Amino acid sequence: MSFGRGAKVWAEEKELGWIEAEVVEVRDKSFVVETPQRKKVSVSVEKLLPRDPDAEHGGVDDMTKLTYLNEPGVLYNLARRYGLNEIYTYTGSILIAVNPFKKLPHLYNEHMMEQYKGIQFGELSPHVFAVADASYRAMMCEGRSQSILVSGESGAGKTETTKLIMQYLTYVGGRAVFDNRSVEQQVLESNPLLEAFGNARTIRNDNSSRFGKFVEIQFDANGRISGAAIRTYLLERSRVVQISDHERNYHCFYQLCASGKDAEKFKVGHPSSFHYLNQSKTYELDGISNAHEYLKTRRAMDIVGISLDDQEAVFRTIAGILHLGNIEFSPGNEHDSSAVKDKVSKFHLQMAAKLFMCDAELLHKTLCTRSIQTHEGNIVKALDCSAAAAGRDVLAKTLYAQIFDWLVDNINKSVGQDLNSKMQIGVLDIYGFECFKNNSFEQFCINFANEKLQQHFNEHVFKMEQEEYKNEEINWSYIEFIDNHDVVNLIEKKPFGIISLLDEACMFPKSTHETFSTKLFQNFRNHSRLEKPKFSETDFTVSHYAGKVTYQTETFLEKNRDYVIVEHRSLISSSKCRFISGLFDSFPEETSRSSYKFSSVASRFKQQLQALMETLNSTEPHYVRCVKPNSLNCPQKFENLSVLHQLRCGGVLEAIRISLAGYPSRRTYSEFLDRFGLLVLEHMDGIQTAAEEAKHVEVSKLQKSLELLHAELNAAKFVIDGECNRSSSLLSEINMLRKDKATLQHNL
Ligand code: AOV
Ligand code: MG
Repeated sequence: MSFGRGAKVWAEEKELGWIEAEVVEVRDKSFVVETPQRKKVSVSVEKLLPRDPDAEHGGVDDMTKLTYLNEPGVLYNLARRYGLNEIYTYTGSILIAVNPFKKLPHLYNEHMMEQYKGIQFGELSPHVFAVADASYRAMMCEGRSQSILVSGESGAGKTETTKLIMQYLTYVGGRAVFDNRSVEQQVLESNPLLEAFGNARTIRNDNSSRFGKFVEIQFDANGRISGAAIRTYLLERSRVVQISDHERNYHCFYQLCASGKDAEKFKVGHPSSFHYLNQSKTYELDGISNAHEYLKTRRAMDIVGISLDDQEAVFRTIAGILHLGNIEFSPGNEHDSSAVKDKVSKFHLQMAAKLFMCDAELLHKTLCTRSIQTHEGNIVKALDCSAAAAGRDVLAKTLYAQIFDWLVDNINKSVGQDLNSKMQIGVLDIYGFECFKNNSFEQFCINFANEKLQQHFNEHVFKMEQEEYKNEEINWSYIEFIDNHDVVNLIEKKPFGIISLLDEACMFPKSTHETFSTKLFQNFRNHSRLEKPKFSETDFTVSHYAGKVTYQTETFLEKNRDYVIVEHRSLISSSKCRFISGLFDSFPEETSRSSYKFSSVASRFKQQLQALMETLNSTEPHYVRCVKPNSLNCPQKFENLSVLHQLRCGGVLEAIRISLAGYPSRRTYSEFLDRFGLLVLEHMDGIQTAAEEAKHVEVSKLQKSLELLHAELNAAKFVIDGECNRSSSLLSEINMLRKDKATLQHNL
């Protein structure tokens, strides 16, 4: 593109991404542009893009309305709107939501929900309620299940958006009678409950989801909510026993510590007195009272139908886990053995046993020894201090993960599924893409899930659109887009994807993370998405759709193995508390310690994601892309570069390009004629005859299929009649037999 003097342009710039400017001088191979601050810079043509001089101050509510639909246009449109608290913007049918990082109550009240009810998409300002409403109406009109996929990086606002969608769906599909235990109320209250046990503070987000969640809300033929099912994905287990600076463990621990009477009952003091909580000195969250949150969690438990006894058992076990974590070990009398360290540790051991309602001596034995099967029978082997501490942590993690699953099962049982429902709306909220200083197995799984979701987005938005044009035989030059199937393959393809290689390593007792990494680099020497970082032999870097992430493999093998240690199972099943003794029932048993068989966490996660993709593929998807405006999590700060990065890798810019390059609005021929026929009245006769003819063809086609249906109906009727005859003759036979029986009995 060429620009003359006075042309309004965007100029690429390092710190802001793009800046507003005007061409003041045209040179041979470059231009001199002037910024509004009267600064003059020389730039080459590739770094300039046209700018709409009349861009409205408030921006446009749909990106496809921009005169110049380019990267800076989109970026500044979002920024402008964000400045006015207009956090939602459409790009065609995709909703972009920029996290406001402040409460906007006027946006989400009942009046707002009422306004969006049944409204044509695009008629009112962009809103998450409009997306929820569009999916509800599509479901009612087409009788087809829908899904709403919320994505974005960590802290972008996925969970909040999901809750708003659920709030809207329960509003339109609710029974309008206030009942604390109604299905819709239970569905809504599952959120604070799962957040208490599955969310935690990370350096990216004070309330970061550490599990993935797909909530399916089921509706009856009248569009009323008739049931729901919550599926969850891979809770981050390591957090229970290990946390980094400035992060926190799961919220429920701090809530319990602040719970007053319950805390006293379970001898739980300040979080700083527990090893599982004091590894990071962050105990409080801005603007949140742990005590108040505890009450909210208990209330949510009430509403979803968890009995008081079970609630008590859940928190007793949580307290037990905290005491368990405080048990320290010192070298025992024998070589390489361990003993509970001191009086304090002994107290915590007693407390943990008491809270788990099991024998303290058995807990002690479970922590410090293992029994090994040999040809001569079982022998008891002592564990050294570090093995004992590691075993203690495994017990804590497994218990916690089982409590979480128990809660999900209970919510599902209590809400109840409507197995007859043919119409559902699924809302997906998973953990966002993560890249920390240290990234381990958890980040690997989280980012893999995000890749799968991105692939689904690509396939739908891009490939489906192109298919549509191909089917309609519209001339279409293919638009290039960022395709991520190669990363997905790198991770999940059998038999040589990263997950397969990891599973293989886990199956051989001699493998270490070093042998795993070596194998990885041997297999993917020249893969464009996998690199070996310079300063490590065992780390690996994956170029994800959202950026590069370097993973530390040290704990990969151990975290990928999924089993319950036999001794832990015996200990827990010996508990006198029904809740605790049942916790490990569903868990895979540790196979014999020398066996190579094992259950793989990553493979199971992969299967779950596959099943999720299949569900999603059978529904009509709607997308919400959440954007995080700044890394400080504060309101009214819009960091261009970070937003640009999110828009680029989230495929938003490509989605805009494709919708503009194609045909964003679709009408049937007759609708088109009705609307635009006026413009060519002189041709209308001919056109109308053609349209009439087309209509005739359609009508006769319809008639034919109606006739076919009639024939099928008659055939079915015939069969049913036959069956009716048979069953009535059977009935009379039965009656005869009954009579015979009665006579016989009488005679006897
Ligand atoms: P996430 O789900 O995308 O991150 P959240 O939904 O937890 O992010 O949002 C992070 C924080 O942003 C929330 O705790 C709110 O303070 C604020 N926020 C988000 N959306 C809104 C909104 N619409 N109105 C007001 N505040 C909002 V993660 O779970 O970390 O990927 O794993
Ligand atoms: Mg979240």
